[in-house]
Amino acid sequence: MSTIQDSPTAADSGASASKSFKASLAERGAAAISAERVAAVVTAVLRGIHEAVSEYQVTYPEYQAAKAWMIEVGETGEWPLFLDVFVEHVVEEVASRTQHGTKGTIEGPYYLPAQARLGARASLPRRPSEKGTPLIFTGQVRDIDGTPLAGAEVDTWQADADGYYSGFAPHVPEGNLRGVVVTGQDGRFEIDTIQPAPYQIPHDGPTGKLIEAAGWHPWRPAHLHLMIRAKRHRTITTQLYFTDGEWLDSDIAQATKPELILNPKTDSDSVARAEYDFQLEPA
Ligand code: MBD
Ligand code: FE
Repeated sequence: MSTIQDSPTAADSGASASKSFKASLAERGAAAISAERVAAVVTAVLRGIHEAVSEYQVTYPEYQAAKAWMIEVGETGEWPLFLDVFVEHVVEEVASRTQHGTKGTIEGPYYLPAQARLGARASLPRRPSEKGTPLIFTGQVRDIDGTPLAGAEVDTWQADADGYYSGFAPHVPEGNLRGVVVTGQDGRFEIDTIQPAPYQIPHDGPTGKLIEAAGWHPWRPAHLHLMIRAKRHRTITTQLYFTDGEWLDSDIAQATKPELILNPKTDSDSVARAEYDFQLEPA
């Protein structure tokens, strides 16, 4: 295990996730939402809370505990983590109703823009001492009608073999296991990386404490994150999981889909090889 000094805390990752989210908002600009829609959605959310309070006869001490918990979520910067774990999967399900091609799933709190741009045969940046089973991930990006898309971007990010993401754990160097891989003339890519570990929600923060208080498990199955972009096509944000992976059937973030499971084959060289093709619809 890592030393005390190296040990990342929930506050490290939470604060970084809030900071990067705010930076991405500044870039995208705030959405214009009508008063009617704000009133309708907020009324429905509050109705749900009121019903829970009434149905479970929530007491004053419980109400104060909830307030204290929410204050702590804000202070530790864990709103991105909490919301992406417990809410984003439904927002994604709604968005996916109009999306064709490769299935999407949630982005989560750990995407960082502007990573190293790499050629079609890429090795993700990593430490000389990087642990983990080598993984070679290949595939092709195509249009919905099967035409290969040259110059498409396969923007990928993943946890290391201990389950930590660069940019959100102080002991992992910036840009580690992240990169924007650009497909060749044939739309193909080959990414040399390592197998990520399952992700555990930090147990020293309010999200982890809530999970523990409820008696749930804090795990997401091992996954690769991907954002696939091509000119004049709709971007797909997705994740790929591993067949037989632990927690595949009980992802705390409810973000797995049967179409998004890799089946790597390991040769005698002990390198795992997996293949997945992406299809993008016109924008
Ligand atoms: C993750 O790694 C993740 O992908 C999501 C969705 C939430 C928390 C951590
Ligand atoms: Fe993740």
